[in-house]
Amino acid sequence: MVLDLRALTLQAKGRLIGFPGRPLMMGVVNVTPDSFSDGGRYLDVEAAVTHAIQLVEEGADLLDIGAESTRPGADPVDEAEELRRAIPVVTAVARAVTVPISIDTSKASVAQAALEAGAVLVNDVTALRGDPAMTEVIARTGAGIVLMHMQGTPRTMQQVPHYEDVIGEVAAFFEERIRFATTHGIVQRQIVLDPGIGFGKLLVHNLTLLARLQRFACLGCPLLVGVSRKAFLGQLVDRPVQERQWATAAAVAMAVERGAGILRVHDVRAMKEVMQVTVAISQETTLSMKAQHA
Ligand code: HH2
Repeated sequence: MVLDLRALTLQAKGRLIGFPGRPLMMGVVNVTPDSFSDGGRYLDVEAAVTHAIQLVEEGADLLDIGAESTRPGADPVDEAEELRRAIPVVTAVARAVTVPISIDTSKASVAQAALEAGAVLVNDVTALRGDPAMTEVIARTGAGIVLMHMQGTPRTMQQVPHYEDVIGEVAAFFEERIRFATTHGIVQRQIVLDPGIGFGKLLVHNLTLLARLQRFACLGCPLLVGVSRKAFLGQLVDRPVQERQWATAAAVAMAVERGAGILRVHDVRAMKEVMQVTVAISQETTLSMKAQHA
């Protein structure tokens, strides 16, 4: 089963985000000195806003603004520093663009301040397991919430990732997290699920999750997939991070074909074209199969 995107709507604060029969492109705006692929490039507010506007011009449907790197081994950032980096950027970007803004944070105070500054979605890589105050912020504000699977924490996650059955374990995790969220005042329409490519996973785990992404369609939430420039692609093609665009394109195409609803990418223009062509071929495939069986 592949999710029918048209049937989905994401509730994000006062906004309803629809899926126009294709996945949404989420452009990444990192306001960090140490992100793995673009750390330090958009640290000041003006550079970050210029970058955000450019991503929207390239076709981003959503923007994800993050002020704490989650790359393997990254040091945590304290609350005051994360607020200092993120909030002026969220405020300025919200004034400059009309697309929905997501804040990539696992701190409730940063999420709350970003939601007040114009964000409508919270991308919490801890899936509400990090800051105990986060759940209440999402329930009270009605913000969208990305629940991402991660084994371990960014500091330790790549040390010894281990699964008996990665698909079954991630599916069980999603089911448990949806139950947790919906028994704490969050409604299903606020939830996006993400298998967390690269978060406590070996190459084989990442490949299996992408190959069998449709398994998670039955949970009824949009699936976010973040493959952009990631290390597992470097393992396959032996390229440094800035030269993984072709590898990213292949992974994006497969994720689209297997039902991804939101694609989190750095190179919006190129990956949007990859998405558009993949969607067109997938739709034609479905039509041809229906015609054959008619
Ligand atoms: N990947 C990264 C960061 N946040 N959030 C979700 N939901 N899914 C992902 O796959 C994901 C994410 C890593 O990418 P990037 O933001 O470029 O790097 P860093 O974490 O080093 O800032």
